[in-house]
Amino acid sequence: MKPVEIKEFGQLPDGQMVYSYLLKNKHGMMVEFISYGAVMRSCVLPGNQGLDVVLGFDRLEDYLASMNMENPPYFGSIVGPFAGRIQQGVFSLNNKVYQLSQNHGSHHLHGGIDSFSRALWIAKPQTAEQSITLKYVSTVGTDGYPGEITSTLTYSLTDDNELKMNYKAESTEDTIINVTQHHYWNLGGHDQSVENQSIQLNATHFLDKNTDNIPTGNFEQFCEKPFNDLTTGLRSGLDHTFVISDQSEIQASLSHPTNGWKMLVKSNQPAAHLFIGCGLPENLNGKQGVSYHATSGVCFEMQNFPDAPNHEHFPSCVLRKDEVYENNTIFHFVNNDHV
Ligand code: G6D
Repeated sequence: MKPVEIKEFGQLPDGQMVYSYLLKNKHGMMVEFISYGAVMRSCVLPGNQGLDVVLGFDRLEDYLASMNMENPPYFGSIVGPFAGRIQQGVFSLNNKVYQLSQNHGSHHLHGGIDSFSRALWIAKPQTAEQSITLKYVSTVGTDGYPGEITSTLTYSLTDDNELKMNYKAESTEDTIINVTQHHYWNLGGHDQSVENQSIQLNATHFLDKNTDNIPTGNFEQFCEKPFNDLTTGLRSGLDHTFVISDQSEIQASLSHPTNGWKMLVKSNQPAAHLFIGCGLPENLNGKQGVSYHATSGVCFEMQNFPDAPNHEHFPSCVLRKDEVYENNTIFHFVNNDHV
């Protein structure tokens, strides 16, 4: 196995260096990460087209600027401690009421101001296989979360064109957790539109939500059986949490109509939050000078339910101090022309 390629990517305002890590497999698939936000910056599929299927930026400055926007895109980052919204940033745990940072109107979104997406993760490259392990420790009380939360994230690339994400967290106190990845995918390339790509979900219901995007607690049925193509009607302004019907099969897929590429998503998480960039800042200048737009990419944020602490009938998001939380998600790329 070739060792992981490591390069300096840029310096943070406080002088700390951000590094990039490039994984390659035997088919020429290449995936690059940077230690700021544990961001996946590029994912190039095998074949001579050099198809880069995720949105991102070429410079650290652009990632920093994007995270300071009113509605950050969180391009490629790890989102936490709690992905999604928490109403008014308030939740109760062990008969105590906690107030998290209110970084999205009056609500808490994607881990708040000092989100995992803004953190400098420390990497430990492994050469046993094409993988990197990144660590980050968020101190007690960051954004109002109880407990010192230690995150360990391993991305590995297999010779079957699978990108595996294993995320683990432990906390020194009972806390809440719901971590996911925020990759924007486009199987035609990051410079195209996903409008003609089909989405299938192992789901029949999604979470009803109010005008603030906060779950009401009700489930809304959108099709009779799982794996129906997501209709265009539901896709415009897609920002919905789909309730996974069955953990045994794949949970979601994205397929390109002509180039043969299909991405299969398998995860141990109870939901898939899908987001097609409604509300993203207009004309974000991305990699290679590409100007991104509302349908440049689609996110498959495999996670628990948003606002879970405030809905008893949602799956628990509590991480007890003697437990380990895990999010295991695999993105498997298949194409009959590239086996
Ligand atoms: C918006 O509501 C959406 C989120 O789901 C998304 O993650 C974010 O933009 C980037 O807040």
